[in-house]
Amino acid sequence: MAGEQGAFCLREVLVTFQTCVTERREVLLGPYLRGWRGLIRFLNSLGAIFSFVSKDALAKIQIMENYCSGEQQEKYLTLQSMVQYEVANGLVDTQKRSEHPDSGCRTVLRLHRALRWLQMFLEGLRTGQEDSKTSVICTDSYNASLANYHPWIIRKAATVAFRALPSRNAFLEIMNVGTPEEAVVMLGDALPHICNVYGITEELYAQHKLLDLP
Ligand code: 1PZ
Repeated sequence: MAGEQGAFCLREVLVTFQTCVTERREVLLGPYLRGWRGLIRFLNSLGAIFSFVSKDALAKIQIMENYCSGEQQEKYLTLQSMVQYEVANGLVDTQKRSEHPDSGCRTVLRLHRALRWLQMFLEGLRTGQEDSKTSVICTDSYNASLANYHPWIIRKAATVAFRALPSRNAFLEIMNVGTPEEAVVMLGDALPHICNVYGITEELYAQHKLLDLP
């Protein structure tokens, strides 16, 4: 199980992202957040150098879990119902963070942007040469995605931390899905599901003009 310590397997985490899309192309928040929790567990296994990243991500996951178990929990069943509810009830700050600094919409947007980085990073690992550097793949995918939303100081800290990443083969092994070759196959199977979740979310947010929430 992905949830047990010491028996971490990235395949199970990535599969969670498959299970969060319904037949009507809605994104279920429960499995979405469980997928995120799994990713953070994986991140933590890479060392304390990434704790500034996992802290921020965990805080956001926690905010969302609170909505999902709170008074309005039925509104937070899917991303679609959340957007509908928060937008219709004026619960989203659109100009600057003020009355609703931690809306579900702005919080998920941060995770959503990070999902784009993850997708590019894992795709880079999957298609990379055996001797390519994980840190370079990571930096390139970060610069092409998340970095655009981060101030200089965070970009700097992230880029320094990336240097601590192990070689491509070692990284593929940490995923715990078998040999590096097997990990590459697993990524090929799993990545389309991450892309799908990303695409549905991006479309939903674009429709409601939520892609620049402060
Ligand atoms: C395998 C190596 C993993 C490297 C992780 C790459 C991501 C680097 C991101 C560093 C940002 C962390 C510091 C916090 C930044 C926050 O300011 C922003 C915006 O939130 P706001 O300030 O507006 O509330 N937070 C984010 O952008 C969310 C970042 C989540 C990163 C999750 C990474 C998941 C890693 C999974 C690894 C398999």
